Amino acid sequence: MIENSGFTSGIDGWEQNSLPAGSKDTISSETAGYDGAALRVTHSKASGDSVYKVRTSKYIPVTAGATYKLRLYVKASGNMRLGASLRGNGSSAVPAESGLNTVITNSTDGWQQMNYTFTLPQDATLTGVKVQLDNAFYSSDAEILYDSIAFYRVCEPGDVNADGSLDILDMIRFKKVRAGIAEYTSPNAADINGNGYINTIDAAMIKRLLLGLTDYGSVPEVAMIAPDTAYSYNASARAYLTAENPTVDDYAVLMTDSAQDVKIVLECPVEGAKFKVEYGTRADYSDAVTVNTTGKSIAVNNLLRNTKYYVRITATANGITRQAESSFKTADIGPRVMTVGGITNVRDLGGYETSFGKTTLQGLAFRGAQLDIKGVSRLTAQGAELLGTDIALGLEIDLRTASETGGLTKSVVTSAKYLNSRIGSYTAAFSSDQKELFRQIFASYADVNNYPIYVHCVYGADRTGTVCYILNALLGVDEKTLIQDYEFTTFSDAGLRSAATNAEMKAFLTSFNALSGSTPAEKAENYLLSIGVTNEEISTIRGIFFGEIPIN
Ligand SMILES: [Ca+2]
Ligand SMILES: [Ca+2]
Repeated sequence: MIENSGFTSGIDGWEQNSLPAGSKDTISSETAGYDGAALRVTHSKASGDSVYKVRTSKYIPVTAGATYKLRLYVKASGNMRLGASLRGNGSSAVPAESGLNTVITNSTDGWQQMNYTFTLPQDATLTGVKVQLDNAFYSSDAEILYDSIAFYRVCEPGDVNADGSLDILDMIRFKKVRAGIAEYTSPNAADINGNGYINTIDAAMIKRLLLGLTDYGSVPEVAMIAPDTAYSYNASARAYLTAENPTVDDYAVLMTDSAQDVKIVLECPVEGAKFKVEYGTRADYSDAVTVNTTGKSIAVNNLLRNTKYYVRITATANGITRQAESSFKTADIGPRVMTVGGITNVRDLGGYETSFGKTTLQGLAFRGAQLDIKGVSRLTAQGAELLGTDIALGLEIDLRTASETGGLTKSVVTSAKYLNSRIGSYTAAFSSDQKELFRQIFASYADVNNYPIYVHCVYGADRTGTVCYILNALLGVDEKTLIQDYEFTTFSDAGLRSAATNAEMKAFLTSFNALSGSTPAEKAENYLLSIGVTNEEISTIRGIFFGEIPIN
């Protein structure tokens, strides 16, 4: 959500000038949110160029001789020129940084950032300014939206309260802001090292500046920036998963895979510091993964879904070490998308809440694209190590035809047994000649010696989607999530998978929903019983995924 930030004092609204005498224009501005914007200015008739100013209704306190920045975002349609200026409350002139020198033809390409700088003369008599947004329209029905408008004094590093000098008051203001009980007067002055984050590193730097020291010392202060919520997939997948009643086609963009790393930024003001990063799900770091680096960030992936992670970083420089700790949570929306080098569309089937009141375990069952092309592994070194050693797959269920496998008889993942079950997709699940193949697959999920299991066809889309739909239905995952998980294949190189538009999927859903039972879990259970999967096997599958029956 974009918000109108930066105006921390002296402003509670906007006002507008009147149009030039004789103008036939109708121009209006709205200060209420419009399309997420803070301010909207429209122009309804083309009757010559009209300069129209919208300005803050109150004077913002300023200091003679100081430099100020105005930063804002605009989104415009129509032909116009834009600028910004200041109106002072004193007798001396204020500098007009921009004289309508931004020309927009037709429209902007989405939101664009604009920056203006104003330096007030040393002998200026004013004590306050109104910020003016200047618009000259050249076409009818032109419209401009403004947002995230910030006006702030450009200060020396450390002059957090923007009074022109560096002293203990700046440290106090900095601490108050960090404690959430005050706002920055000059955010650019608080971000001493200019990396976009304001944190303990900047605090340590301000301390040094107060002592008159311009270097940042030999002690490796350390900090990290992890996201509040980490997502395992990219922005378009996230937009689809968080929209209300979305159509997956609307979120499809050309991509190979949606898997996305989580970035943890590492900070230490001492050049050449060595970082040790530990992250894991336990507060005592007993399950932590350790990464050593001299870089400025690390990228992590394959984190568990809906899980809190603890992060500890240790910086060492000049023989001194410093530690900092933080934590973040992974998203509880959508599937756990895996990063498996060389393979696309890989997801963990677990981590979902079920109608049994239990959440399925993660790390037991995966789905994705083919691991080989006719026996030649597609896995990179990372992918091979992840599947073969870290996860140590117990079984690969290969749903491909003989011509697709090239007669493969064993898995390219050395730890895994291999089952080639050449099923069809969708309603093939209900055809009598495929019963035994489907029974064999689900019997495999009932064997504790087979886990973890990886199921795939070529793209991990249709045949795989059919098996996974039935499996997760059996475990009590709700229909909306089942369809969402099926459609998630859209965010890979397999292309669109929409249950609303795919006739085969629609036919599958019609057949599945015609099964006896009132819930997806009951329907899946009755389906499996009808193809010869036993009650005991069904209980075992549920017991395994609910963590009640240990795998070997
Ligand atoms: Ca100051
Ligand atoms: Ca910083």
